[in-house]
Amino acid sequence: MSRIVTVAAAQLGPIQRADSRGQVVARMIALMEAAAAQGADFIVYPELALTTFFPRWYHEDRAAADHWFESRMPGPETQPLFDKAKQLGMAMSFGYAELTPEGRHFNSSILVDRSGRIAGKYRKVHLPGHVELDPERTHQHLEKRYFEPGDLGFPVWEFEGGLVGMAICNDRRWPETYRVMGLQGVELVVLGYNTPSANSQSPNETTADRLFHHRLSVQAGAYQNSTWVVAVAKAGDEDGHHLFGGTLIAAPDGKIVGELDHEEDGVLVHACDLDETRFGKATIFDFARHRRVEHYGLITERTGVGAPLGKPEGA
Ligand code: CDT
Repeated sequence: MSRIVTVAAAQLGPIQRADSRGQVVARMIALMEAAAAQGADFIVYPELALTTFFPRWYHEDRAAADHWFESRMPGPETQPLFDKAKQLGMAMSFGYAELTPEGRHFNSSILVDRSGRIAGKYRKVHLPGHVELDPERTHQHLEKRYFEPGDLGFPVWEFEGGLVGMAICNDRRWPETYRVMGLQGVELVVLGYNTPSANSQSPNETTADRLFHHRLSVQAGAYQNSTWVVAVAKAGDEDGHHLFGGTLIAAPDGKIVGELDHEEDGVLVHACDLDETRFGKATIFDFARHRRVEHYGLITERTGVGAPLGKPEGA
């Protein structure tokens, strides 16, 4: 028996500040056509897929950043993407900056089914960066200025015949992200990212180091929860700032089954057999048999590091 979802990880090359939504959507449609030609039935695009990674730009007046946000989904500029997906019978997921009717701002992603219906929404929980302009940094990372933390948790949806969840960029570095979905039986996690190739606070860190941490996080999340993970970059030189590539698909045993080796628009297609998740979930990561929640209290009681709990024996 097998349950195959043929996934296309649709990497976007750089999007410049001056590029219009229409230009980007045309590129996304071209990727979708390439994915369909390779037999994909689910295409996954990066975080904030419709624009440049704008949190690198400081606006003293936060409202001046609102033009980067979508107040309707689909809206007039994104409708052609939904139309093409429906025409091709392609499920999709992509990230965008969401401005709600109440005026709230989130870094969001959606699952869209083959009929063009939005089946699920996720709002990024782990927002990296800072709130105020930091002149010490070579580049700003102002996600904490422009977004509020997601308020929807980490839901998993019945989608494409399996159990599918979403995460966004920095979320992939946190084991809690995957475990909360793992506890819902997740079989496929899709996530997009925009990751600067340099760490402005750690000049000795190389791009290779940063790609290592990316792979380490995604592979660990996949293995420890016995799930497929599809991680999709926006890559290359955006507005004079470089984002690394490394778009990849990790199997439920943690191994990478494919990775793009460039920083341009391109698709990585893989037939993911969701039944490959079963072995790990029934053996070493059979949570019901092996987890010991009585010892995990600190994970939700503490946010930051506190005093050690160890005492001398007999005390
Ligand atoms: N977009 C995003 O979340 N990027 C972060 C960069 C961290 S450096 C402030 C990431 O974790 O890849």
